[in-house]
Amino acid sequence: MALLKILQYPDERLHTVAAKVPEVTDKIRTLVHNMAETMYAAPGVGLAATQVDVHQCVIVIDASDTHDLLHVLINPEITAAIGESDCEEGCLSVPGIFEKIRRAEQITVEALNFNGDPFILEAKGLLAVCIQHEMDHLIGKIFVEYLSQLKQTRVLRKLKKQQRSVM
Ligand code: K1U
Ligand code: ZN
Repeated sequence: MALLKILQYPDERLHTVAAKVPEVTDKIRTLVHNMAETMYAAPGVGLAATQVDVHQCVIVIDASDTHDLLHVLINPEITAAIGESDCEEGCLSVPGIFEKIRRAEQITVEALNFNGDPFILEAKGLLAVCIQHEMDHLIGKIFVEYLSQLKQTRVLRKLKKQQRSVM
């Protein structure tokens, strides 16, 4: 297994739209292993392949308190969404920035699992938020892009300042 490099906003590659996975091969399963290792090490509760510069529809999520409930979603599609709620979000590609974002409260997702078998997942709470956040990555959208222009400018300024201080 290997730790992968996570792209940092405003890297343009984060805006790439991911392609559907035509078949769940051993190469995809190796990517999943490496993404999970990278997510747990960060630490984070989710990771989209886009963030590690692989532009295929693959997501890993573990939103459990015990960090032992890994969800692998390949080619995920939201088939139902109920309600709305505001939840504080973070992103491993936008370190140190946490903002409230409005998302669907409960969702139904259809995807392929690690073995390439289709499954349906009903999600609410942090899991639902995280799935929506990671699916946005797959279409090249970063959570800060839901904020006003003024807030986005402030975020960019803060990130640049952070980056200068680690150089
Ligand atoms: O970068 C990412 O896409 C992962 C992101 C997922 C996420 C978290 C919270 C709300 C929406 C989406 C993170 O994991 S950021 C790190 C973080 O929030 C966290 C880290 C450790 C424990 C708990 C949260
Ligand atoms: Zn993110």
